[in-house]
Amino acid sequence: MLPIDDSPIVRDGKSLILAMDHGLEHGPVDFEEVPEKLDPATVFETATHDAVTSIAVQKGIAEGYYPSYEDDVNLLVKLNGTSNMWMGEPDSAVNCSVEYAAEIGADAVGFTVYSGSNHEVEMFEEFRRVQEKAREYDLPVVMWSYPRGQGLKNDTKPGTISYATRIALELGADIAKVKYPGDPEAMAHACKAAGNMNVVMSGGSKTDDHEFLSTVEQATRAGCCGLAVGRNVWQREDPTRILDGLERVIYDGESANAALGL
Ligand code: FBP
Repeated sequence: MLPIDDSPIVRDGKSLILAMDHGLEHGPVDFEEVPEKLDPATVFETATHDAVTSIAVQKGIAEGYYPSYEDDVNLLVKLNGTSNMWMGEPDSAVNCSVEYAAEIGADAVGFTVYSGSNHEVEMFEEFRRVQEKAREYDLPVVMWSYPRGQGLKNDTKPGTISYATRIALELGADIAKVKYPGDPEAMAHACKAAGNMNVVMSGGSKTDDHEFLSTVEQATRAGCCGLAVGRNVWQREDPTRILDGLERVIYDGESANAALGL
């Protein structure tokens, strides 16, 4: 594990990763309600908020937009991804190398692992190559640790999320990104299973301000060091307002109610 607190993608031991790889993972459908956000520059603009410690994008978006924002945002390059059109067992094609991510300015790299999929063996091997190469470049590795596949009926049950954080620790990730297992006790157990590795909660589909910030409050109190979030920020009319709230909950330890002035 790298001394992650020294990384630019961590602020005071906490992280807020703004994810925008949805155009690949889900397709342009995620931008339908906010058509102006189809322009990646608008989300890079959002990532300049002080609360955001990095923006997670695929290689093509990084190449096209990061050069205009390199002084204002930290770049996390996602090295694999898959489209919603893929109908097979969960898998994710490696589309960028660690070397190339470093060349285009990455401060960190991200990699999805679908443990439990029929492709788990190849994905673990791919992750090994990524993790060892990232060590040569001193780049933190964030694992999108998503147990998923035909054998898994419920991918957010407590035991599954604890297993997901533990797999990330065992395989040498620096940060595990996992879904919320539904309650603070389960999240606390998942954070314990991660040892001293940082865990961030995955944002999920858009919910209202109070519900979203309350879940973030529960997750951070349970031991998460922050959040990797996409739709719950940039699908909002006013991303700044929710980022102000996230800043207060994640970095200042305030409650959701206090952050929303309730
Ligand atoms: P959200 O906060 O919008 O859920 O984004 C987090 C993320 O992991 C993205 O990086 C990715 O595109 C998406 O969720 C994948 O969602 P899923 O595979 O669960 O549909």
